[in-house]
Amino acid sequence: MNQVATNVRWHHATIGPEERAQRLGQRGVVVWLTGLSGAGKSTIAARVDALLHARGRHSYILDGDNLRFGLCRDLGFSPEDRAENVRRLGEAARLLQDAGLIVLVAAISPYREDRARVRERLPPGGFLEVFVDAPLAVCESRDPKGLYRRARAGEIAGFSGIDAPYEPPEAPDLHLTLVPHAPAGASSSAATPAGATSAVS
Ligand code: PPS
Repeated sequence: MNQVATNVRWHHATIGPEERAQRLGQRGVVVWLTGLSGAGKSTIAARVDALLHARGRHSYILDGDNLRFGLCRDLGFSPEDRAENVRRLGEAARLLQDAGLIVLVAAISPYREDRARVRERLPPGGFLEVFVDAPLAVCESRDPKGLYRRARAGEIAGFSGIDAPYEPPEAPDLHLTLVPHAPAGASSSAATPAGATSAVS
């Protein structure tokens, strides 16, 4: 175990990204949602997935929580394990992207370096980093799983934002920020180009 594979070589397929894009009517891309626990990553991923599906697009969600039941079940929340978790999520996402899917990844992925490594593994334009920017106080007040309360009580060590770091993206492709609920009829969000800021409530 723990040996690096040698004597292996890459096999090229005859069907490439162009053929897949033609067949599916879309190009594969990884949309990587990063943010604190409770920021809304999974909720947004599910909503976008449903919208894409309704429009005939081929998408798939890789949720950090969910993958920890299988592919990443041997990993905890140390910095090293999170790095490996993000690497595996990135590799899984890369395969699905290569197959032509719109891959929505929802994971805290707290370290910039780990996220940058995923970007490097994808073709140009194949990785979009989305910062789901809900402040810690908001996430903590939501506390949908009661994890912040347990972290504050000392029952969970190394909780992101409490006693473990979260490094926000410095130049996300999309920056989603919170706004208070808008009055009925008013629109609180708009289509935004890459690198822009949009608001979610
Ligand atoms: S990471 O940091 O990217 O490897 O984490 P991820 O795979 O996204 O898993 C985050 C979910 O695990 C739960 N959980 C914790 N989060 C943060 N810190 C600690 N110590 C921790 N322990 C368990 C929590 O439900 C996270 O889910 P979300 O959806 O982000 O709330």
